[in-house]
Amino acid sequence: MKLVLAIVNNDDSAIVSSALTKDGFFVTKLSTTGGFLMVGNTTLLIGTEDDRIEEIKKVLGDYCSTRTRQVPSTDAFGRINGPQNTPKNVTVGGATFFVLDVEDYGKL
Ligand code: 2BA
Repeated sequence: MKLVLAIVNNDDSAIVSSALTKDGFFVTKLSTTGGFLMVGNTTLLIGTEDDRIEEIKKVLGDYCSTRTRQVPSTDAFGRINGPQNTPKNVTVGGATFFVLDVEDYGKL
């Protein structure tokens, strides 16, 4: 048994959750916030058999697209004008995933 944690863009979370559920996976959605951009994202918890991990990765890859976000340069803190204040582009997502071993799993 494995637990997949998948961090996805809020805009993709509904469609990717639906696709996973349709394929028979059990999914829990958590509202989370990225520590770098400090904007909302979604973390999916998916408990599954070991041999279905590749299927999950395929669904995540199919439904989660990458996006470019502009963020203020960290050099610009405390200054309003000047070349240091040029925003930087950061590529965010598709999906960031972690696969963890599960010691025990059950429903009581
Ligand atoms: P954020 O932390 O808001 O990061 C958004 C994007 O900013 C990242 O996209 C990456 O392109 C950039 N970024 C993040 N930390 C950075 C740093 N220290 N220096 C330079 N650039 C940085 P993604 O890599 O696609 O990550 C999307 C979201 O997935 C992250 O949102 C975070 O919530 C989560 N995440 C990604 N890697 C993680 C990890 N190793 N551990 C925990 N959460 C992670």
